[in-house]
Amino acid sequence: MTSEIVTIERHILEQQRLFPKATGEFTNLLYDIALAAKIISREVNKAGLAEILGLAGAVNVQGEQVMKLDVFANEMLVRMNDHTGRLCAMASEESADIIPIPDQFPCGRYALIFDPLDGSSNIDMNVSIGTIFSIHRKVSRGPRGSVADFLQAGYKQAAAGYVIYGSSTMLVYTTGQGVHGFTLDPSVGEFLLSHPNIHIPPRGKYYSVNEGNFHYWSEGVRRYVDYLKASDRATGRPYSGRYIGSLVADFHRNLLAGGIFMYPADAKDPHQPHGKLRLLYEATPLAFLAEHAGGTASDGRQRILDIQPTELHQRTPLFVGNKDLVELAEGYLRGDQDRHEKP
Ligand code: FBP
Repeated sequence: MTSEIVTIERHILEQQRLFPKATGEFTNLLYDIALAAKIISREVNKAGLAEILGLAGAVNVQGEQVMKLDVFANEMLVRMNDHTGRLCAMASEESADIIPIPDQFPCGRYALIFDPLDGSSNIDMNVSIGTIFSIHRKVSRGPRGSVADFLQAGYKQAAAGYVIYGSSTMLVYTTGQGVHGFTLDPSVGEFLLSHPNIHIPPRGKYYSVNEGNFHYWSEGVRRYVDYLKASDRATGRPYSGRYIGSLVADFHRNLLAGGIFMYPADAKDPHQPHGKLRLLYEATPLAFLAEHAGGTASDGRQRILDIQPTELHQRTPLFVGNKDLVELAEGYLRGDQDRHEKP
């Protein structure tokens, strides 16, 4: 913990000073997201009580339908941001189409993309879950936002981050000026700078992948995972396997301790040949963070941040973490290509 108490508001303001032309709109947008995260964190922390208090999905004493957590989180992010005049539109992993700004509110210069509660299948098991967000600048001409504001390559992001609801709640973000982590101090309700300038350690320690899909992977992916697990003192192998099944939690661990997270394409579901994870809501924001922390992210063939999105909910394979580990994975997948092309 740095000696100085640095709140997220102060940090964002200090970052804003790096941009003399900044209007404060972006600063306030980041602050709105932090506020939504505090409210979601409060609900996540008492989720375990839902059953006892018969809350989730039930009707509460006011006769109101109590929302499931992921619906609550989605609602909270929309309501915190739809009236501020900072956004031209939003896109949520939970919504099929973009979420327009209501006509009664003005539109702004940014487009907000979010996965309101990632890893939601882990909620009832009290496993860490997270919110992932990404911010783009408005590029569409009209007064209101359009899907074009969301289908931008990842390297054009203005900011990206996530909130992890774990043993403590942390918000990690980057605007391209380093990656910074803040821990929520519930006693004062403030995110305080706890992890300034996060850099992925030069030597990765962990590999994170759902090995239950092993038989559905390409030969290249199987060979790569076998390589990581092989025993070879000279190259410091085997790497240690860690897989929570909650993307934000797995990514956060590897960001701090080094390693690679993978969700390769697999043949498990012919309708989902490109793996499970979403390009806009999951892969691109984490790729932006990884690159600004000294790592990298690939779909196995190309840099995630160079992919030109064509659909709001398109999926992509993801290999993210230490540069050497991701590049090695690409090498193994090139083997697939060679094998495929060989007569
Ligand atoms: P959701 O967006 O539906 O929560 O799914 C994403 C996710 O839960 C990630 O957090 C996690 O990395 C992955 O799916 C786990 O998938 P699997 O259970 O197939 O390993």
